[in-house]
Parts: sequence; C-alpha cells; structure tokens
Amino acid sequence: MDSFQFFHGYQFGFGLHYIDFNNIHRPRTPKFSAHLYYNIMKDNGFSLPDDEKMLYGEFKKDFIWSSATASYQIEGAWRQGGKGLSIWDKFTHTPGNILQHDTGDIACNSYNKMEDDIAALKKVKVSHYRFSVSWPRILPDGTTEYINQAGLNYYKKLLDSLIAANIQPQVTLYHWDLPQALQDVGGWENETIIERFRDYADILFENLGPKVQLWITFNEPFIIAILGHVQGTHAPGFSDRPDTLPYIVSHNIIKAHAEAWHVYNDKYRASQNGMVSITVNADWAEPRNPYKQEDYDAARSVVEFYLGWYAHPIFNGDYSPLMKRSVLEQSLAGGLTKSRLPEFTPEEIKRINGTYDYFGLNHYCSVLAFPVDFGEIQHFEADRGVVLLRDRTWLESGSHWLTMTPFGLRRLLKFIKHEFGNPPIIITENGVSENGPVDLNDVHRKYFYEKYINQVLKAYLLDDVNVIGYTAWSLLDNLEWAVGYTERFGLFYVNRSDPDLSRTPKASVSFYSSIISCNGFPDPASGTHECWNSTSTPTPTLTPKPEEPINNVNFLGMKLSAKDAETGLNATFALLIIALTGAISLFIGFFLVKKSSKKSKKTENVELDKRS
Ligand code: GBH
Repeated sequence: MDSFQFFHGYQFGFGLHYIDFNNIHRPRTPKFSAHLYYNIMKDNGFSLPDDEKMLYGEFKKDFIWSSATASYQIEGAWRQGGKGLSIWDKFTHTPGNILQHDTGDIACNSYNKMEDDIAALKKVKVSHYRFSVSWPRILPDGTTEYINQAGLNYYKKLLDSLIAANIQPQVTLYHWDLPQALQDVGGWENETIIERFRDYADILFENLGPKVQLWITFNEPFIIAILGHVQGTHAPGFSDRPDTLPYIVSHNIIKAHAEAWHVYNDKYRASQNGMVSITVNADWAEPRNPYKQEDYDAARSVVEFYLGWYAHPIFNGDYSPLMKRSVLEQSLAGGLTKSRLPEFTPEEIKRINGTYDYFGLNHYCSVLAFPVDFGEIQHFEADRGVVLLRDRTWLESGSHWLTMTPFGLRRLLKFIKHEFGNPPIIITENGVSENGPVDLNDVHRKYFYEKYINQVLKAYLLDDVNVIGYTAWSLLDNLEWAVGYTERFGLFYVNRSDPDLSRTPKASVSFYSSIISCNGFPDPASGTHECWNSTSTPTPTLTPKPEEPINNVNFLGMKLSAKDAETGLNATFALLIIALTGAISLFIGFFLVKKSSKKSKKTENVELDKRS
C-alpha cells in the first residue's frame, strides 16, 4: 500500500492500494494494479484469452478428414506417359523464375510411386485424399482432339488404390497446370477456354466420375489471377496489365466453373450423385487499428476481394456491390468512362448463381489492414485500396507470408456462414511450412494443427458453422511453386538427396492421426482415450515423462526439452506482448478520447496501434 517514502514523504504512492492520508481512518482503495496482480496470482501466471483456450469435443459424424497434394507439385514424370507440357513446365524451365532453379520434372515422383503415397495416407488414417488431375496428362494439347488413355489409366489406378485402402478421393480439376498449348492461344484470357474447360471436365466426370464423390473445379482462382497475372510470380508470369488482366481471367474462370458444374448437374449427378464446387482462398483480415472504422472497412475489402470475388457470383449472384463500387471508383479516378471490372449479363448471373454443392476453403493466415488512397493508379492493388501488415508478435513459419494466427480461421468460417447462406464448408487446405535444417520433430506443425483445428471445432460447436471437412496441406514435402523445394509443408519429409525420394513421417503425422481417430479433441480431464495415440497428447504434458533428455528445463511448471521450452517461451512472450499492447492501446485510447473531447482535431493523425 502507499506509505511513507522517507525523503519524499507521502509524495509517491508505491502501493497496490491507495491510501487517503488526509483521512484519519486511512481508508485503503485497491488500484487497477491490485486487480491485475490478483489475477496473475490466481492464474499463477497469465491466463490464456478465451480465444486461445482449448475446446474439447467432437466434430460432426462422418467428418471428412483429408490431406492434400497437387499434380504439378508431386507427380514429376513431366514427359512420361504421353503427357503434354503445362505452363508450369515452361515457367520452371525459364531461368530466374524459381528459387534454386528447382522444377517439377521429378518432384516427389508420385506418378511412379503411387504405393508409397497410399502407404503414407494409411499411416495418417485420413478418410479422404485430395489430389489434382494434370490437364495436359489427359489432354496433351488441352483439347479433346486427342485423349491420352495412359493419363486416364493413371488416375483410374490411383482411384482404385485409394478406394481399396478405404480412402475416398477429393479430385481437383485445375490446380494451376494449364496445357501450354492453351496458353499459346491466350490461356484464361481467351474466353474460348470456357468451352475447353467444360469439355475437359466432361471427360473427367465420364471416365473417373463413377469412383469420385467430391470434385473441386478450381483451386484458388485468386492466386491464378494475382500471382499469375498481376505479380507474375506464378505461371504464366504476366505483370504487364495489372489493371485489367486479373478481372478478365477471373471472369472466364467463374464462367468455366459454372459450365463444369452444369455439365455434372445435367449429365452425371443422377447416376453419380457426387458434389461439385470451387475452392477459394482467403486470409482473414483484422483492422490495423481497432479504433478506426476505415480500418474495419479495409479489412472487409480484403476478404471481399479474396474470396468474395468468386464466391459472390457463385453463392449470391453477381460480383459484390463492394467489389463493383471499388473498381468503378478507381477506374473513374484514372479518367476512364467505365469500370474495368467486366459485367455479367442477367442470363449469366442466373447461370452462375447456385453452381455449388458446398463451400471449398483454403486458409493459412491472417493480416492487418488499413486503407490507402492510390490516387489515379490503375492497378488491382489500387482498386482494393488497402495495405496489409502482420503483427510482429505472431509466430512465424518457414514461409515469410505465413504467420500463425489460429483465431482468424474461426472468424473467417463465421464470415462465410453469414455472407454466403450457411453452406456446408470443406476446408480444402490448411497447413504450415518449415525451411532450413531438417527436424522430423516438427513441434511447430503440431502446434499449428492443434490450434487451427481447435478453432474449426469452435466454429462448429459454438458458432454453429456447418463445417463438414478438414484437409491438411500437405501430405508430402513438395514443389512449393516459386520457392521450389526450400519451403516444406509436408506431414511427410521427402528426402531429396535419396534417389528413391523416400518419405518419412514427421512427428505431426501421429498427432494429426490422433485428432482424426478421436474425431476431435477428447478432454484430458476425463481420463485417457483409446483414440488418442499415446505418443502424443492434445495439450503440453504436465507430468514429467519417465526418461528425460538431459537438457530439460522447467517452463511454467512443465518439464520440456530446451527446444520445446523455447517454443513455449516464444508463444507465451507473444501472448504477453499481445496482452500488453492491448492494455497500452486501451490506455492510450482512453487518454486520447479524454483529450480529444477538448482538442478534437489532434487525434486524427495519431496512430494508436503499436503493433504494426
Ligand atoms: C496454396 O496456396 C496452394 O493451393 C498450394 O498449392 C500451396 O502449396 C500452398 O497453398 C502453400 O503455399 O511469396 O509473397 O509471393 C496458398 C496461396 C500461394 C500464398 C503462394 C503464398 C506466395 C506469396 N499461397 N503465395 S509470396
């Protein structure tokens, strides 16, 4: 409590309690710090925010538990079995495009190592496997002029092997490897591609459909449009028309998706009874400054431009009002007389609207957003009018763009539920990478899956989001596009210096398979659970293991290896910083609000947010 401070008398109060020295009864009043300290003692440290606390419970019955790959990233065999060339073959063979000159020529050689991949899937105990078909393996020049039977046979054999292993397929028609022959006539920019894609889809439905219940037309159209046609860091590598190309390309992709869905609906649904949809990707966005309405609006734009671009026409009909307004305003600002965003005719709007059987979502991380006026600049980025940042306290991964932000997935799922009419949602990708030295004890991936999947459970149990499936990206370390083999997303390590490209499970395999076997997270407080693999537990173990490595340290009462402790320490430190930043922002916020009531002008340029 405040007391006599020798030299300074009663001038400074060091106490957790304030004492009124003018009052003869010396009443004690707890200060804010007393409450704070009380809570620290009560929790014996800093308690987790509700958001971060584990929720125990199970997912829906018959939940889809899957792991994913994509043809160009794993197959190799780039000139085997009659396959034609794809835009990625050309892109990786063009010097300067891919880190360390890596290519997918051999990749994981999955074309020739089907057994190994099936064995890996069995070890994870997934109920489903998501893979993609290489279009030029089926149609070498992209058209139905010549159908490559060897290509069809390869996928038929893969489907049979999966089904024999009791693993159901989830098949993506297009995961970015367009036949080069179609690119030569304009690729996604040329609207004749809509017909080409429809014919390709028809052939797959006819030949593979009897063995497939789950189809995905496109993987991440946003990435095709932006990385392929604005930044040029993905094939086909265009960056010369960032004002129009992404919109033209996306317009054709949306129509091509709708045509493929209609082919299925008209010709195959009755006999095959499967589900066809599209997979869109999105980061979740939070306002950089939670006290600014315009930062909330910016965050909203981010998500609308990511998945709304495609989901709005397909789930709600037409581009969203926000998207139309943003592109129009920026077009006018640049002196144009009409919007650069193409329009759908009323018939097209009708034909596209409703072409889904579920919502496919790829998600990795969250960002912070704030608005920026780009002036007259004619560019996709200017249309969106937003700058993105990451909170420095978010845990990092092997990819610079991927910071661990589990809370964002739940918020995104809730957003989709409300925005797109509560559709069934399948998370078709979610995962994390490492780079640098190989460590099969991938604690960060276990942490990632535990926290992210737990947020999915919260969305399902607490927010009533209709999530029907989850897919871990990726089954194998594979060709991570522009960064080659340097960033590894696999549950399995692929040894690239072994000519056999052997697959070795990382520690996350048994962890993920426990979640699958339990169909969620059993409450450790209710005893041991048979479904939970004994070599892993849902939460950090509180009881010391019998044999301990020598350099164990005590961390918040847990015995951990030095490495685990470091991870834990970083995590705790991150939480602490978040808590502190929150408190500081609140404090400054309060201070400013008080001040601004006198000098309202002053607050305008003041950034409250310390995080960015
Ligand atoms: C998914 O893309 C893909 O579907 C999958 O094939 C891929 O392997 C996986 O995620 C992991 O990336 O370095 O700043 O240019 C997710 C979208 C595309 C986001 C590549 C990051 C590189 C950003 N990702 N992108 S940057």
